[in-house]
Amino acid sequence: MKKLLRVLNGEALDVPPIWLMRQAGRYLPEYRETRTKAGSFLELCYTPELAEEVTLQPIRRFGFDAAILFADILLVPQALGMDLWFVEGEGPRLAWPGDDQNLGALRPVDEIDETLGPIYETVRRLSGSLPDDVTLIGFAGAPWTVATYMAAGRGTPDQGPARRWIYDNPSGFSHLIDILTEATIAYLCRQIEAGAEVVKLFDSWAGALTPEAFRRFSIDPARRIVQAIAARYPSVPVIGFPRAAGVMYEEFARTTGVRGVALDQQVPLDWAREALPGVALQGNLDPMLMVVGGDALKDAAKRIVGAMAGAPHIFNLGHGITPDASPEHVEQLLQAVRN
Ligand code: 1CP
Repeated sequence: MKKLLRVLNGEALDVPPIWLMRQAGRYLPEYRETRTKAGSFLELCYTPELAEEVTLQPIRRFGFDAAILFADILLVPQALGMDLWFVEGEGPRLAWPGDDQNLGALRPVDEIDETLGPIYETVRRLSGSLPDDVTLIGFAGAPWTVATYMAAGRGTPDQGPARRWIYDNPSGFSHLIDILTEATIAYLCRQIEAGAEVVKLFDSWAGALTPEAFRRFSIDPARRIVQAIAARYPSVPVIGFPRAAGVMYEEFARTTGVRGVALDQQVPLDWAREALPGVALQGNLDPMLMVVGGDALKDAAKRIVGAMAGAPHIFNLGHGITPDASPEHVEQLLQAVRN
């Protein structure tokens, strides 16, 4: 069995499998070149040959143990009928069809495949072209995190508009989360049918929720998504990433049914090993070290490997690699983890 799958089945390996969040991206010159060729980020996502190419680039260059589908969490709201565009140097923008925040104007969940078909085609191509020992990871944004972008129409420092919506119109917000949960189940199942061997749920803004809201809008949807996938594809593990959830990581790991939990860099590993038994742990190097490199990087990587020895562990960062990271530092990291 492939290394990543062995770890997600509870095995502790002497040398942990390693991949990096956002491993295909702007820090790689070959990515920037393909992105220019595509014309725009969204063209890149929706052109299967090019999305396949950028997914493979970090595998060819570094020999990671897993490849993550090249796509974006915001393609799901786009498939539900929102306008999506990217402002150069700023980030994503989303606009509602018709009236402001009118859930009734969204397209039905069973129509998302009309937009997302090329993404499944990318997965199919990758499952044929990846080296035999590399695991293919599919993904989606978790409902809460996707909702934060839908509510604000863009990225925000504090997720204010979505947090406010929870109080202003609780039933409307719950309805939005239900729609996104159903869409996420459909989207991930299609990725699995196309060849994804593991799926990851990115709840990047989970840390903005109160404990009550975290249970309702992060844990409950994750549990429904995991159950729906387990019912149809029992051998496909789900990795959950409730970023910055703090002590709530424990309840998330215990009650959602995920087989892997991705830890951000604030989580102490000795605490996580005790508090999150029965799941594989992924993480949690500070992404800043990929900018810094050298001894600081090697020492921190070795501390993480040491702290996780004897436990099922997937080496990764605590969040995505940034555009100012250096590919040479990725080489240094692989050396430190593998030797
Ligand atoms: O200009 C460019 O080339 C676009 C930069 C970029 C890239 C490379 C964006 C825009 N998305 C992606 C790819 C991407 N996004 C992947 C696949 C590639 C890989 O991991 O190697 C994945 C898994 C994501 C997931 C994603 N998109 C998340 C969750 C993970 C995280 O980093 O927290 C989020 C929050 C997004 C939204 C998004 N898409 C892009 C940007 C710049 C953002 C963040 C916007 C913001 O909050 O301001």
